[in-house]
Amino acid sequence: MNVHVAALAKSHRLDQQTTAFASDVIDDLSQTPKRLSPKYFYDAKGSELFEQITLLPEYYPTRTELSILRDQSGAISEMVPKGAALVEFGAGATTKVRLLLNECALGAYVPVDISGDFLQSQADALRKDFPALDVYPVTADFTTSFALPEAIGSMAKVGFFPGSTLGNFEPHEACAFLRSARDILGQGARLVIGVDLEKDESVLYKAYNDAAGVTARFNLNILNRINRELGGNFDTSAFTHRAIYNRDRHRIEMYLISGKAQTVRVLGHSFSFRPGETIHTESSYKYSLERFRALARASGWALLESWTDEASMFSVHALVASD
Ligand code: AVJ
Repeated sequence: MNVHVAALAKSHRLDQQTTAFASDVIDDLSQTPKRLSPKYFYDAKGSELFEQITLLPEYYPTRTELSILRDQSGAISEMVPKGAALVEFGAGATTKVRLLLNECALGAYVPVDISGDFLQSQADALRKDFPALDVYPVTADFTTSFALPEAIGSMAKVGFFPGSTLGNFEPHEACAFLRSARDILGQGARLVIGVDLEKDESVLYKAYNDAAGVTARFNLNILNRINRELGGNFDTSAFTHRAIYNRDRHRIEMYLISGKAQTVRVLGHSFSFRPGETIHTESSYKYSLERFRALARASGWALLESWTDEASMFSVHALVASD
């Protein structure tokens, strides 16, 4: 963080998380081309909009992954040692982990997420339904290193990273994340991970340009969040949503496009936009089974098994740390 943002954070009495948000927003809007990090989509409103996205007819990933977890829960549970601690990276709703809890004899569940309040309420609900399960929530940014609770020290570790969140990482970041997960979980650990697959471009296009416009609202909400939390003055009606599939880079790219020449202020900084100028807000990488396996191998993990749905829309993999 630069000295200027640190001083601003102090004078505006921003908490630590908001200061990190401020620093990233000011740095990212100062770049050419402008960008914002997709990890900031998920304030309360953004999380609610994402939940709506998962229910859209065009948005196949969530429902397909759930069907794989449901159909293969028996096979997946065979990859999870009895009494293991399951560490979920970026735990939001507990729908997916519940499918594993029903099948696996887990010793503990460790949801890790940056949003502490939501984490606690989800943990409480889970404790009610699984009274024998020890739940140890960790409030942390799972993309950085964090410490596991001491209570699970002696248990076997299984990481859980569903939702194709890996797709938000650039390939080198995905590799760094997988290596760091391996370091955090330790020797002999396993990882169950959900990865979205390459497919017909029109299917991908529609999943990120839904007819009801929910993805557009989700994308634009990041500007509202900047207005709310950082006192920005974005006019969201002067920006539009665009998502395209970049075939060469195997990724969906989401943008916010300025409809006119305009200047926006955020925490004393001015950002000028040309008509048609873009802010790149998200990349969502799509993998082939081969490319994902090569990535896993290069990041310190060996493949135990892969599962897909009948139409090969989505994949779930069980990996083991290789030494
Ligand atoms: C949560 C990152 C998996 O890339 O499909 C959904 C986010 N963005 N619609 C995805 C998202 C637009 C989602 N991930």
